[in-house]
Amino acid sequence: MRATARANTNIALIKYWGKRDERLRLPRNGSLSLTLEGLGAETTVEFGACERDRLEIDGRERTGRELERVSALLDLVREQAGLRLGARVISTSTVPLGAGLASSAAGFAALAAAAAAAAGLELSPRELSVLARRGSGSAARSIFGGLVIWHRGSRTDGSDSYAEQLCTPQAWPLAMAIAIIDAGEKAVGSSAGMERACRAPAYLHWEATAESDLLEARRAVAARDFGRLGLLAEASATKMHMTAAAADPPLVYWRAETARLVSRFASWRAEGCEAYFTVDAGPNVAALCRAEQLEEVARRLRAEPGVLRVLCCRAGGGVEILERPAAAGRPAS
Ligand code: 2P0
Repeated sequence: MRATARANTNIALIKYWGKRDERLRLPRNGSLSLTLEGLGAETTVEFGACERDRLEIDGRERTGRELERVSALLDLVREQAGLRLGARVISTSTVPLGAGLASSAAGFAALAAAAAAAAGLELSPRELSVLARRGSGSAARSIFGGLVIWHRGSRTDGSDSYAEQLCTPQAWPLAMAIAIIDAGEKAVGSSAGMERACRAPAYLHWEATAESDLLEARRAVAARDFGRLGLLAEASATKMHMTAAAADPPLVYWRAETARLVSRFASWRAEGCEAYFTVDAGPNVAALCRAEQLEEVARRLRAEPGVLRVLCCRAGGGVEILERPAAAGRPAS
């Protein structure tokens, strides 16, 4: 009962920021992201390989909170499949070392797909997205490639809070250059950060505008209006960081270099280099651009002070099953 899956990470253009249900990982607003080629995780799950669940990530055995979170997702799969077996989970990151981009989105998307396949569950991509969401919210989006929307949903059981693809990488060849300013672990992770930010008065503004920003971004994608999508992404990231900075105690993810970089984009655009920034719960800056301008954007980012390295990624595909149990009767794809 063994299967292997690979998933790419994604970066949100309209951010997921705040949960309305912690246990089910239900978001307070929908979000929209770009899946990135080559930055992700490859995960093998084998049920019955050990009595209790075991987890290895990048060659190191993991216990404690990391293992608990993985076991909780495996429990959902075991429940659906009527299994009682422990599992051996081996995961490797396809993110370059020292990039500071450890991604729970790719990790939990690959885990959900590998675990479901290993258990013989036949899940639709939508069901897989709901399952991955239980591991990490943003993982719901990494099931799909290209531009992806994750619906907020309104049901209390979370069955309508899933992601779906809006646009394939081929239909709109977008890309991202990610400027690494700090490759270390952040002091306050995004789960804790969004929880703290939700209690800030500034969060009211976020809540009042996030769904309408998403709707507008969706329209911009349908119209292939790159400039509109880019400006909405910049606004979403800025508003998200405002709520964090207004929290008690304040949570400032930006560094001086972050602010400096972000301030460069408008003048680059005026010079014909059309890139738009976004910043996740950390100091690094991602530049959204058209694929044909990726090298130019990366060159400009590399020339800025404080940029340690730049990762270049085109829009990537969704989760792939690399190996499934022979009993499933299908060839590996
Ligand atoms: C996003 N982030 O939309 C937002 C923007 C970070 C900033 O999704 O608590 O690791 O596991 O559901 O998915 C990162 O949060 O959070 C994230 P949990 P997750 O990409």
